[in-house]
Amino acid sequence: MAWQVKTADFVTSATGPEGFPEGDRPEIAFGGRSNVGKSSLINTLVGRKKLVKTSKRPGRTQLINFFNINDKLYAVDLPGYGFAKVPKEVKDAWGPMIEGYLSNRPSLRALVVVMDLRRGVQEDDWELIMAAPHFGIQPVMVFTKADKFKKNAREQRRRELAKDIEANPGDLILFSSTTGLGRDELWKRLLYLAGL
Ligand SMILES: Nc1nc2c(ncn2[C@@H]2O[C@H](COP(=O)(O)OP(=O)(O)OP(=O)(O)O)[C@@H](O)[C@H]2O)c(=O)[nH]1
Ligand SMILES: [Mg+2]
Repeated sequence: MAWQVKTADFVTSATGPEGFPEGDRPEIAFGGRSNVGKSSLINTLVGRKKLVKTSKRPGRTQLINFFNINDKLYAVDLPGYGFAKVPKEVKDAWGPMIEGYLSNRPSLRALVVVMDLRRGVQEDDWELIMAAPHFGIQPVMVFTKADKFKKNAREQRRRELAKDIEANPGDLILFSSTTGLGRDELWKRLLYLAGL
């Protein structure tokens, strides 16, 4: 079941711990490559078209953005990685910024790694998935833009990707911000991890 989202509001943007809001509620972060659809996914989850700014141009989100949902949960939109055309200083800042976040957030319950179902798990995605447990954080693998596939092809792709990374097909969540596919399944997983 999806959560009944009554309120969803932008709280603050930050680049480091001094700018983070008090960690007084469970928190879920969303990471992934630039342009993969992280911001769209958050909008779809909360059912607000424009809560988070989305863009056709990669590298739109360059700060750590906090959103308050129902006063019970923080959703955090992380800046994307892996986009070649981002200026070097932005690229170099990414690692320390993400590490500063992951290692300073005891209230963080899950890291959703958002990937494109067509592209699958890229090397930098895998690094993030593997890093999460070192920070005591559960990674959740979500493959978005699943609307680009027909149902059979989609399920075939799920099995293929699961095999590649030696995971159970059921551990991979297929998602679409266009059709809402996977929304309820992802909510269920996130609320469980958040203890809500
Ligand atoms: N077809 C389809 N397009 C999508 C989906 N999700 C996002 N998009 C499109 O992909 C582009 C990027 O979406 P964003 O949500 O801004 O991506 P992002 O990962 O937040 O990007 P950065 O902030 O630049 O890292 C936009 O043009 C979206 O409309 C989806 O599920 N299906
Ligand atoms: Mg974004």
